Amino acid sequence: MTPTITAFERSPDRGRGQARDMRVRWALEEVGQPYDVRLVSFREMKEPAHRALHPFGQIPTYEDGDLALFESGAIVFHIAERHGGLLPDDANARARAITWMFAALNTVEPPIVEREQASYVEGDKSWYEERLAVLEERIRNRLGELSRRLGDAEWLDGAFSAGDLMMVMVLRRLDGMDIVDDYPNLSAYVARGEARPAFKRAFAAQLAVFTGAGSAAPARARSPGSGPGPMDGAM
Ligand SMILES: N[C@@H](CCC(=O)N[C@@H](CS)C(=O)NCC(=O)O)C(=O)O
Repeated sequence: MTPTITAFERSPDRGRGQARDMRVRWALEEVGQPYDVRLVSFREMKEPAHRALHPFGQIPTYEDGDLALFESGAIVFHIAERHGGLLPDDANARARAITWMFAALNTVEPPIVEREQASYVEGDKSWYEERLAVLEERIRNRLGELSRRLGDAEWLDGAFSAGDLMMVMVLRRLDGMDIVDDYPNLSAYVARGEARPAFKRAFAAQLAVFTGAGSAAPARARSPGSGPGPMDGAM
């Protein structure tokens, strides 16, 4: 059965690989699993039909037969468990790769998202610049720690895994901020992830939704045809 994922009908980042369906697309491409895409507007995401799949009214979701999942981490984990190639066979190495998935989502991503949110909702406050400095310091602390752990290694723990996929995607959220560039091994790590053919196919497929261009990716996008939602930056 071909799984169906949901993605923004009109992504606030103009299809540049920040919306979290990119994580799922990349995982599916890594394991060679074709997938369908159902595009949803911001309005549709908040309607009962979508909330039945995703209680928080967001993307991505994943449907495969009787199974419906939400949360990009859970979806990528499910894909990695169902297919070879994203988690090592050795039990301990597998547990460590899963640990890196959690680290990406629970330890590295939160200060990055908090910084994004601050720019959306606190940008007009008198204390905004001070708060920004605090938030960026938190991000830099995490990146410094991650950089020290990665060292000269290619990936976080042996071969490329779902842990790297998630970490690269989280670090990519800092695109355009020049922060990752201050950690040359991390920017090289992100570039290695982006150079993977599966990443490129996923990126092209996500971008094609925005540009309306065809894609060589196996994904097949279907839109219910509703208009664009607010570009509220809720990435
Ligand atoms: N923790 C969730 C976050 C999902 C999320 O924030 N999705 C964004 C797109 S990347 C979204 O749907 N934003 C629209 C909204 O929240 O209304 C995950 O990893 O899947």
